[in-house]
Amino acid sequence: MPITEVDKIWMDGELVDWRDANVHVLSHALHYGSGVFEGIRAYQTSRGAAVWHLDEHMKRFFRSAKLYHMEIPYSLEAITEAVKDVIRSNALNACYIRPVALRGYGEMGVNPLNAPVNVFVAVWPWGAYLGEDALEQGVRVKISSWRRNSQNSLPAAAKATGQYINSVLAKVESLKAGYDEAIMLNESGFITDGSGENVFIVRDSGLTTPPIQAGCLDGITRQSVMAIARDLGYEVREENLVRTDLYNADEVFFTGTAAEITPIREVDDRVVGEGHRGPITKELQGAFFSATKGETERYASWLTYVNG
Ligand code: PPE
Repeated sequence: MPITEVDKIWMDGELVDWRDANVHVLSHALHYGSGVFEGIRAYQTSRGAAVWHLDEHMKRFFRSAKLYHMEIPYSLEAITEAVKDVIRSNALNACYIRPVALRGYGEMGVNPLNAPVNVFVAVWPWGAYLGEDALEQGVRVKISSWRRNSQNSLPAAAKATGQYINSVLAKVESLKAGYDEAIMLNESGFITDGSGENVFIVRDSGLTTPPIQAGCLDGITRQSVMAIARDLGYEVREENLVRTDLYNADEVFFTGTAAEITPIREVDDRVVGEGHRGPITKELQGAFFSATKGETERYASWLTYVNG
């Protein structure tokens, strides 16, 4: 997806021009995948831009860094302020936010411990992740022949840049086969997640999503959707799923910061339910998007307003 350029990027404590936000070709992270990152969204509300679950994303960012023994040279509060600053300085009402901490220039060889840690926060307008029609029409997915990184090789508990090369394999395989997205199984054959989204099924008016132990990312949208669904009176289970559970579900959908709530209308060429967005998916989208706009008192604490 082409990037929509804006004016400024926060880099190591300063707001720099978009075109000057560069790293050296011998940065450690470029060679060994030694970076950690977040994906966050800010939504337009009647009180200006508001960041969705900023604190949760910041905590996960620092947990990812800890796993890789990476000391982020700024406090969580400082990066939180940086996120707000960079949105304000680009005068954006709604955007995607990408904080990254990476092992920078200065050392070669796998050992990252002596390489400096550079931090940046970029923002840009990003529309529907899986295409403009996807939120209404749903997407077609393929169960990937590539297995998800296993917990003892590249742990899903961290959002590390290097582990996404696994998602790249799955994503490209699915695109080349004519699908929109991939879902990966773990080594035991249970469903984990998409290349950049968690998965839910709806069956008999109850929701099920794979447990974190299956090897999926502990998605913040996943947590939000579980809370919203329970508040709407649905039973929500975290249980292992096999691929046929997806074929036989009444509804299937993805959740993610970028993907938001995207219906899945086909899995491996089997039509799911009625072959379009199901009623519970639609209801959850409605509740989710009202909350992101700051219209739901109950979820007011999930938003951080950029201006004040
Ligand atoms: N699983 C994976 C593998 C994943 O990358 C994401 C986020 C999720 C689940 C959902 O997590 P959360 O965003 O906390 O609800 N993927 C991010 C990056 C996507 C990209 O292409 O870049 C995102 O959605 O921001």
